[in-house]
Amino acid sequence: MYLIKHAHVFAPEDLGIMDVLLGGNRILKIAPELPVEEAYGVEVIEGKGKALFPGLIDGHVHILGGGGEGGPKTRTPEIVLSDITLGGVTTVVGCLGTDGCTRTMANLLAKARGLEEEGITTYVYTGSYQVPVKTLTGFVMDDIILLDKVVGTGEIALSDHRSSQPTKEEFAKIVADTRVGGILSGKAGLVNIHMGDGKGKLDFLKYILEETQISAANMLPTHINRSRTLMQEGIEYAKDFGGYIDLTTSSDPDFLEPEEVKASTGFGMALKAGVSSDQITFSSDGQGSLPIFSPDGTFCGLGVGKVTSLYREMRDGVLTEKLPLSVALKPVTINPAKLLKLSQKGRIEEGKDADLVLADENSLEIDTVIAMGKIMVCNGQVLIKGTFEAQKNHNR
Ligand code: FWO
Ligand code: ZN
Repeated sequence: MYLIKHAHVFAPEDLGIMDVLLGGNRILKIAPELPVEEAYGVEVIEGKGKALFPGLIDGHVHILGGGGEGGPKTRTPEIVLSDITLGGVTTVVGCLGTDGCTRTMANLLAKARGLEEEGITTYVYTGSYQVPVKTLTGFVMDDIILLDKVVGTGEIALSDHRSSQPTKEEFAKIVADTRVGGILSGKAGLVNIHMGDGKGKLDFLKYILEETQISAANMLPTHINRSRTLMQEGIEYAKDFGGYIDLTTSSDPDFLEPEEVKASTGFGMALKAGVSSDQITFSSDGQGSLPIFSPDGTFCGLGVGKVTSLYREMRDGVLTEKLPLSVALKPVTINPAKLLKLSQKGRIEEGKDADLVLADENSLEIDTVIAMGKIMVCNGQVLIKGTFEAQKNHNR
């Protein structure tokens, strides 16, 4: 059991200075003053001068690695636990990308289970860029209903030279099957949509919202900040259609696309344009490739996404965009939790999972990361390593 005392708690909303008692993998009690003697066998964590907020949720991580757009030698590396926890992230949704052939759903599920055994919470999307969707059971709806970790479909590529160039009807069927799979399983039924920098942009999503009864909450277009034009269209989509948009936080400075909008900047732009702070999520594209192609489609090189960029962009929302922490936290806590229907996640509230981050209140440097009631990072150092990370240290 842990008792975190005197921390400034952001649920994400600002709760002021509180004591928070954790027991097992749950948040047990939140109160202005919790006397230590009441809870025996408890370890006290001093939170004075620190902000305490929910563990981050990263809704788009290539946990197996991805890439390959420059040939086999450019297939990016598999993630390890501390790539995730050092960024204050305690829940990830794994996905496949361009390469839906050598990266498989069976492998994705096994990796997600491995990460969960190592201490964080994991889910996955079925499929990859491609249409028809490559599933485990043969059907999108069945994957979502029968496989506990499957919360939706993605990342389905649209408006990209690497997509299968699906028709809007093919895309609508994928969203419809995903929605019904979610309804019948009590899960999100969310389609994570990879937006490329092609012409079509969000047309197919608008078509679905205009022509069918499918809800905007079943679609999350990501990489909206990959260009200024798409950022602008994403803002209009959010305002005119009540749609949700996801901004990618990974951007390798060496491979930054000229047009790219930094996620925290894009968030500030959207808020100024009148988009509600409830409609925007961030995700890292961690371990995904960040390839650059010349206008004629020639591969020019690639970087690798980092999960820790999610925290950097949340922090820049405060330090650069001057947003209150209670707002800057929303795209990485309560907003993805709601869209992904993860009712136990995304808030500091009695009864919710004990996923929390303690950080310096001014610099927002991470101090402690707790996942399901276990301390994963302490004083900014990894405490619990992934299986083979531990071995690496022994061999040294
Ligand atoms: C984006 C993942 C892209 C993979 O357009 O979609 O390629 O399969 O690993 N990454 N293709 C990166 C931009 C948003 C910068 C992916 C990648
Ligand atoms: Zn993508």
